[in-house]
Amino acid sequence: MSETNPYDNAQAAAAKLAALTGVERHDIALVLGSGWLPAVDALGEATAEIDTTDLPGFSAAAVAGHSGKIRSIRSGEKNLLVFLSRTHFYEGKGVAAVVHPIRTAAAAGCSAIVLTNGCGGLKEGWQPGQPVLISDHINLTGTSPIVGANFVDLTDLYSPRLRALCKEVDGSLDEGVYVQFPGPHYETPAEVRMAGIMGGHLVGMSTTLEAIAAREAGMEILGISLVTNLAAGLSGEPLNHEEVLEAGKAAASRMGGLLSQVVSRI
Ligand code: 8IG
Repeated sequence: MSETNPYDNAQAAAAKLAALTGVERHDIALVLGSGWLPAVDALGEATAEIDTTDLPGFSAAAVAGHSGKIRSIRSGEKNLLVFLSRTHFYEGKGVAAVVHPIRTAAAAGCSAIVLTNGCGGLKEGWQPGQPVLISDHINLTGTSPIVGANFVDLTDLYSPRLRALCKEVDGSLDEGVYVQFPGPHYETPAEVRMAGIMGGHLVGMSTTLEAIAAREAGMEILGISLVTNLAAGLSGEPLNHEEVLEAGKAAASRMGGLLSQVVSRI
């Protein structure tokens, strides 16, 4: 990140975004997590696609299956701003870098954001490939994207209105509390048990810092996890990143349908 303040950086990125995409204002932002990329085509035709590195404040994507692109999609009456990848906390670029896309989306005009991720599931009966609505979170990164005495309220962080809307689209959707670990290693089975005792149902390495920045920016937030694997220790098998990508491919049409129907109703 440059030396100027993060909100000014986001304004600069939003201005360049408008210039490069030809879209003056975006309405809804989406951030695609592990396993969600195959769902993006269901959202509609791309008006423009740019590299994140074309905008100030973004750095290159680091993970296989994460693509450092931003797509502008016209969907009905709305302009969607879709981040095909994210910067993770574990990359060590700092929290401001993690939430720069969120602040850029807010500066670009987005009043709602859909944060998606791939994660491990704890709840009995959940299967890989299953989407779960995030009802709340536990942030175990030990940090915040907000600096200074700005005591942002996080009650109902994950919009009850948007969760209800998702359930109208798909009545079978379950909800859970998402626990963000710092990563990049997966949890030990003991840490997974701890997450469960704390009240968590989903374990991952993203989303909570972004949600906090989105709330600070005044956006309505929807969080959806794709359970790509059972959390460590629950299946008797080791975890691997390929299984994550496979679960995404297998679930793509369901996730794409869900996202496009929900976005049209936001
Ligand atoms: I995909 O089981 C995916 N990301 N921390 N734990 C954590 N992150 C994940 C997991 C998981 N699966």
